[in-house]
Amino acid sequence: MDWSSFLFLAWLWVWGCSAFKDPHIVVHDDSFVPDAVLRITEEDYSIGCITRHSVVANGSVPGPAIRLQSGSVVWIRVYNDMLDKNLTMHWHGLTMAAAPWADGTPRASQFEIGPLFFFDYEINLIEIGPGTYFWHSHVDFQAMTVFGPLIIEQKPGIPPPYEYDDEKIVLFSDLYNKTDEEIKKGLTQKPFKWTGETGALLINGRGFGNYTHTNSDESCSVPVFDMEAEKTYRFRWIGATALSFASVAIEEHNFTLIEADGDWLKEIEVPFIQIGSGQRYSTLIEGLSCDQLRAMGKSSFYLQAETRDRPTTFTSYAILDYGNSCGLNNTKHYENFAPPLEPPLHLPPTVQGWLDYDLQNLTPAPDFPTAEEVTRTIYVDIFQLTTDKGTKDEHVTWMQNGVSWYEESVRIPYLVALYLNGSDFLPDYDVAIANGGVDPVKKAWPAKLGEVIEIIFQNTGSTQGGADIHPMHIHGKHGGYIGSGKGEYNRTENEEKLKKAGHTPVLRDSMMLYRYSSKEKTGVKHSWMGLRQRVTQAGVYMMHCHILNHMLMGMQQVLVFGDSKDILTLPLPLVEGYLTYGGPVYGTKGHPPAVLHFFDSEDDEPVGVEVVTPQGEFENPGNY
Ligand SMILES: *[C@@H]1O[C@H](CO)[C@@H](O)[C@H](O)[C@H]1NC(C)=O
Ligand SMILES: *[C@@H]1O[C@H](CO)[C@@H](O)[C@H](O)[C@H]1NC(C)=O
Ligand SMILES: *[C@@H]1O[C@H](CO)[C@@H](O)[C@H](O)[C@H]1NC(C)=O
Ligand SMILES: *[C@@H]1O[C@H](CO)[C@@H](O)[C@H](O)[C@H]1NC(C)=O
Ligand SMILES: *[C@@H]1O[C@H](CO)[C@@H](O)[C@H](O)[C@H]1NC(C)=O
Ligand SMILES: *[C@@H]1O[C@H](CO)[C@@H](O)[C@H](O)[C@H]1NC(C)=O
Ligand SMILES: *[C@@H]1O[C@H](CO)[C@@H](O)[C@H](O)[C@H]1NC(C)=O
Ligand SMILES: *[C@@H]1O[C@H](CO)[C@@H](O)[C@H](O)[C@H]1NC(C)=O
Ligand SMILES: [Cu+2]
Repeated sequence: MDWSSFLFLAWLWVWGCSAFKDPHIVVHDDSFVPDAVLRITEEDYSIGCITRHSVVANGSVPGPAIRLQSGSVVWIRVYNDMLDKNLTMHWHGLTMAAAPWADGTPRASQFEIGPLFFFDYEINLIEIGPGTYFWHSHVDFQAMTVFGPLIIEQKPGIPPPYEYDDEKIVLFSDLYNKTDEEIKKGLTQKPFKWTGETGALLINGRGFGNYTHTNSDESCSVPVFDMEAEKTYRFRWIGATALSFASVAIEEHNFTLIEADGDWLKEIEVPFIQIGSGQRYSTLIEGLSCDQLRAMGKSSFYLQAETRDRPTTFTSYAILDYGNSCGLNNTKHYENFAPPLEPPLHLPPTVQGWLDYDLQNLTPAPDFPTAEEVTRTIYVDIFQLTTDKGTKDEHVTWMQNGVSWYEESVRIPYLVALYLNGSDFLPDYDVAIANGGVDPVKKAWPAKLGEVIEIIFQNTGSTQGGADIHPMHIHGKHGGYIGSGKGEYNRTENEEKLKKAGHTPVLRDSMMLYRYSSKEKTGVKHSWMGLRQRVTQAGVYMMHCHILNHMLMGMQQVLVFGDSKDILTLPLPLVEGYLTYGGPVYGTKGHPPAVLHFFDSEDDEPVGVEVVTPQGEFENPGNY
């Protein structure tokens, strides 16, 4: 049987028994209405009290919050309104089950959206429960400024397991006054030039930067969250930082953790949280009572956030303000709210392995693999290699088992290449097995469907004798998080710890690889972090450090799950539009895209949902 008839039969088999219409191509002409739209431009944008030339979404940082409903299939149209830059959009934390073209990873799942093109992302939320996510560009350093909250709402009529009166979003991001181009050039050129430390830890795009202030608009201010006494709030915390790992607490308010990375947790009381790039949490926060406010004689409280594990510590603030909700006659003027002269809170130093063995999902993952079920352990040695130190040729890269990956590592996205040339482009499984899991020629990490893999990230001392932290993010299915620790992973010891915890560990998509000191002997195994996963979801996914600087230094991995018959489930004519840069699926002015609909349901009911974008949320991030 030849290749295409095989594909066609496989496709018939897959789709014959589904509840969806067969995938088909639809021309998205003027009658097509996406559920949400994002427009990406380049602007001189005022942020952190300076003006920076930035790539921004819908003219703001953060971009608008997109709220979608669990159980639906939606389309998000992303316009690249830039003249000379590429773009993709990633839906951070969504598992993207069988939505092969929609993960938004450049040169992995798709060609970039070229200048003045737009791309329609089909997002399948049928199996995705309510939770906190975010969207961000995946190209170059754009994610420092191109991001926004992505909130998956519960289906109507299903009450959430935790009750709350209102919610707030607290989104952290970083700021450099260098342009994206300078940053990327510095990190990839010879000689290497480090970006430097973050110039601000912004909260909902607001705050005072560490650069000479030239602007004093609304973004150059302490964000204020309006509170009412005795109300319960859900705070959704989003780590959209480029670099920073933050410790956060609020004066006189404790946190009840109820969600991590999109899944409900069994509630757990904590006085502070730690949040790394890519991670999300929800906490319940009880509004104080009028009696308490009266007794304290104050009605506003600082939220304090501090960076960790960097040479300098940046501290930033927001304010929880009860106004005069108890007739306290606190006459407030937002513009008068200033950062405190002295930090009001003493946040602890990094707690390595914070809550690693305490967090548990409200509904334990039914198929969390046990140690006995693991069929392959992939040790990913993370090593920072410096060559020609101190010379004009100095070069610094992050390697995973000796392999670095950059957007420029391949010319054609893996998924496209697979469709174009079939198995020629699959990473060689046997070569990979013999080489610690990675095919060094294809620069990809294959796994077969049915394998139960355990991935252990092993932090090792760098050429320079250093150790760093890495918030690792896995695309696709969430990982079963088995914890982290000092030194080398010892399964026997860790199984004891897991057993002692007495519950099923959590699922996560973003996990911290900690460090226990900033120095480590070259090559010595310093710390580890691990996850397990049953490989069930064929496709091309990425796994990478979410520190953007590290990504640009090669700290990215391409995972290829399944073989060609698992991955290439569609006949060529249906996917042809995706196989060229600027091909027919990429729309331009006057040229509507011809797009593959993967998930239209049998009935022609509109499956899209309302996208709620509260007006004026950037005028007052307290209501955001
Ligand atoms: C982004 O801006 C466009 C118009 O420029 C608007 O149609 C769209 O609704 C905005 N997106 C969101 C999610 O608010
Ligand atoms: C945009 O992406 C295309 C296709 O991958 C590539 O050929 C081109 O060089 C990229 N352009 C820029 C400015 O990066
Ligand atoms: C960035 O800020 C630093 C410190 O304020 C300053 O020395 C430098 O000139 C600034 N760079 C740019 C590009 O504005
Ligand atoms: C927060 O929790 C700590 C420890 O459980 C407790 O001592 C403290 O009183 C609590 N603070 C508030 C404001 O509830
Ligand atoms: C702020 O910038 C100054 C120099 O411009 C630097 O000395 C200081 O360490 C920076 N602060 C932080 C917290 O990065
Ligand atoms: C608050 O102000 C109102 C109006 O100015 C006044 O009637 C009331 O007595 C004040 N309450 C307190 C507690 O001071
Ligand atoms: C596919 O393979 C053929 C023959 O090996 C080669 O000429 C062609 O360049 C390949 N196509 C791509 C896109 O790499
Ligand atoms: C792992 O830990 C167990 C129990 O502490 C110990 O007996 C064993 O020697 C350790 N294995 C390695 C390779 O260090
Ligand atoms: Cu990293």
